[in-house]
Amino acid sequence: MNVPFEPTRQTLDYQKSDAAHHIHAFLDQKALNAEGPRVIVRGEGLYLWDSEGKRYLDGMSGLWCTQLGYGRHDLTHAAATQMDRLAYYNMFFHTTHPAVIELSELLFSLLPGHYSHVIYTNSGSEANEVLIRTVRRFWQVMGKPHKKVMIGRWNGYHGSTLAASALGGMKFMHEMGGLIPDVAHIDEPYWYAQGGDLTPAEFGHRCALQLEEKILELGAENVAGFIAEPFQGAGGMIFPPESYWPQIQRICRQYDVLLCADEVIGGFGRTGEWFAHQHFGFEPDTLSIAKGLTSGYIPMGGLVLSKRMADALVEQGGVFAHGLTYSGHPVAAAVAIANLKALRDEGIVRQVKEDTGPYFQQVLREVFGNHPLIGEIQGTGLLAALQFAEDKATRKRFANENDLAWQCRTFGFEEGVIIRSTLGRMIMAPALVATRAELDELVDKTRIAVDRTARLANRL
Ligand code: PXG
Repeated sequence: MNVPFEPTRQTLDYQKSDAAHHIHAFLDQKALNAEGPRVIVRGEGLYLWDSEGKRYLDGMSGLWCTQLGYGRHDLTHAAATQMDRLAYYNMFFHTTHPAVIELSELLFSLLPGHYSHVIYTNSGSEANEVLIRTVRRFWQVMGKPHKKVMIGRWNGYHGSTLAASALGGMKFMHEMGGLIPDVAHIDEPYWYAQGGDLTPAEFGHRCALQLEEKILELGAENVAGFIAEPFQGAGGMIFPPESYWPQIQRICRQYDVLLCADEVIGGFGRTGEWFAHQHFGFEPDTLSIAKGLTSGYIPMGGLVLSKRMADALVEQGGVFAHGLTYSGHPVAAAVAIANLKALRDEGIVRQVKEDTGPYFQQVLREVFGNHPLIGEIQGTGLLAALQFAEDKATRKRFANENDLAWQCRTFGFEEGVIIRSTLGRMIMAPALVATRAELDELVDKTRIAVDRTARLANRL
């Protein structure tokens, strides 16, 4: 049982003070101040409670991160024990510590065999910052210092720091903080919106070929790596057509461009595989990880390197001019160990692959397959997106799809479920410990929210 929390202050009081001190993520702060944020005070399993005592089923695992759900005492115990033993030390100046070593042993026992090294960070954004410098360093060591350009995708998301947001393809983010040199972008493989008359297979192929065109335009001798999420996460939970990843891999290999998978959302069991690239069947050179590494209980991320890259950096690289105070933090490492052991030893990832994942996908298709508002359902494991469509036959999207999706999310809150809206898509990514009954509740409540949205759009 989680420790109950009775808020000692009125919601309005919290909201006023919140408005006085915070600039929240990705919204107009003035508008939020007028409305007031929900104050979340407690979590247990898949459920959250707000300061008014209202309970929500969290269909988004926080921000795609609480794989084990809330209130896991094995994780809190691991943190407390490690804090008592060694609250902090670092990996600078000829030191290391058992927690980070044991974490890495465990991590690489879960990863395919061609990965060998990791550089820990505190977040996914940092993992992608480190990625750029590490990839460039690798090419310097390999005697190809001109290989500097990173290619990302429009609408991709790789974090909010300067270089990570530049790798990402969200133009409104670029407008706020500027781009950095030596970054280019190609289109995302979003067939429903951009596929036109092409079949998904043709479109996937066409999108992948854009990478080849971009490499040739920039000169392969200048291109260091291609970064992408195996499936687009924050950009709308968009799955590429099956033809996409094999072509991308072929192109990266052909032009000696590193294939860098951002597994921050897809990693640690979300798709039913330990890592999303395994679901899609390709072999990246690097993996950016965070979120599910600790189930979000404490910040931790990292950049995983292939043995080929690590060997070059270690054997020929000399001084690696990088380091973060909290890289491999013992308390974060202890929590990550407890988290990964639970995901493995309680058979949670296997359960997502064999039981709850297929069940969730089947129920979603039964409930929404013929829904008047839903044009497409994508997903696998405990991950799904519902695409709103004004006209399903022509895949026409609503001009105000953003507003509709936001409204649907608000209806969800009213019904006691948290789902995510992006453009015209509703996203679900519940904790991996979700039971069939909890998945039923998630789908039921989402259906009520979608029905209410359909009535608003005169579709029901
Ligand atoms: N890469 C990917 C693929 C991500 O999804 C990051 C990097 C950055 O991680 P940090 O730990 O620096 O935030 C992310 C983060 C959303 C949402 O609502 C998604 C993220 C963060 C916040 C909200 O979809 N992804």
